[in-house]
Amino acid sequence: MSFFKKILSKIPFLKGNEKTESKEQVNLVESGILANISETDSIPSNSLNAVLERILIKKEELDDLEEELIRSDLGVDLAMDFTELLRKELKAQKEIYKDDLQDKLKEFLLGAFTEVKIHRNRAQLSPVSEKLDPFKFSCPENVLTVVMILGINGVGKTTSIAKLAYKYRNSENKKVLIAAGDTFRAAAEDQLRTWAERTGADLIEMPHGSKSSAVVYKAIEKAKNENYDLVLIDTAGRLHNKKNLMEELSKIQEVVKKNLDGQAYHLETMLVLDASMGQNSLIQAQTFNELCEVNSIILTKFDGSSKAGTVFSIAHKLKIPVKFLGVGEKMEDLEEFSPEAFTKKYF
Ligand SMILES: Nc1nc2c(ncn2[C@@H]2O[C@H](COP(=O)(O)OP(=O)(O)OP(=O)(O)O)[C@@H](O)[C@H]2O)c(=O)[nH]1
Ligand SMILES: [Mg+2]
Repeated sequence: MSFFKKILSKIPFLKGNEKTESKEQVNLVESGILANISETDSIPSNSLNAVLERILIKKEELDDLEEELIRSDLGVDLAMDFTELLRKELKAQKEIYKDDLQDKLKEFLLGAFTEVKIHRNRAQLSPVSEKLDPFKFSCPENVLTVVMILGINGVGKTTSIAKLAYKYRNSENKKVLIAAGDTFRAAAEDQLRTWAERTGADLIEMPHGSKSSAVVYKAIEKAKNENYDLVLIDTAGRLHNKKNLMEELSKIQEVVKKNLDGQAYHLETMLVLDASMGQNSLIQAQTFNELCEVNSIILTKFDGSSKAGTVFSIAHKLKIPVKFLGVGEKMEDLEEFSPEAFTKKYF
């Protein structure tokens, strides 16, 4: 059953209980028979469908819709803002039909991505940037691009670095350097060494327990001296506490900025989120964004069962774009994000 049918099937007025004023015939279908018909089964007569589709929504029934949307992975803010919009339309004497709901929600969710575009373009305040797509990652010629990969432990930071290294090293022929900035976890360097060998990227590492900022300093020096195009910085997912993590991340940023001062460079902080974590990802994005401004997101494990509705709430609330989707454990398993394709797949 599609996401939206599932939501509708849980709402009493759309299932056709006594609150509904529709005909008995409609109630029968709505209350269960229709729910049991699979997509390949034959569909009730056209005229009946037409009746079903023309059911008007009443103000009090929006509470049920809101409740179901909150329970879905779209989150509280988005659910409330959407139903508020519908309430305003009803107040303005507009009629809303059941069959329009899905399109309305789709449009609303796509609107969250448009908000990101407007917000990002305004923030960059450059006429050129108006043409830039904030959902696309670019690694321009003659500019050193430095990407700091953040995220809680186990979300897929190191694997995503391998995927980015593979993509830009092999498909785009870029000179890629990986900085093993996660000096906290004992096996982190070994894991990165294996990925660097497989992807053909170079690696800067220091003994376990060294300062991450020292690793990053070394990597930036090498990148400058040897004309690299892209530096990917792995960071630790777990530290003793938030204060330590904050200090470490801002020290890394400082080192990058200080050592590239006066030179054309682009620094991007990319947060890795696990699609299976639901609304918890919104909290992670909020927390990391407070620690150090997050510019973009990689959503991993999108090959699992989650449809990651939280991406919409992150766009709506934090205006942060997703740029890549991780769709498996192999280095080839990385897709570029498309707002339209993602929204289409969600329904
Ligand atoms: N199915 C699937 N698995 C993934 C994806 N990305 C990462 N993984 C798996 O998730 C697990 C954790 O990945 P890592 O890259 O080690 O995660 P990390 O964030 O670096 O973890 P720490 O360094 O311990 O904080 C591994 O088993 C990966 O193979 C993905 O897109 N799909
Ligand atoms: Mg790691």
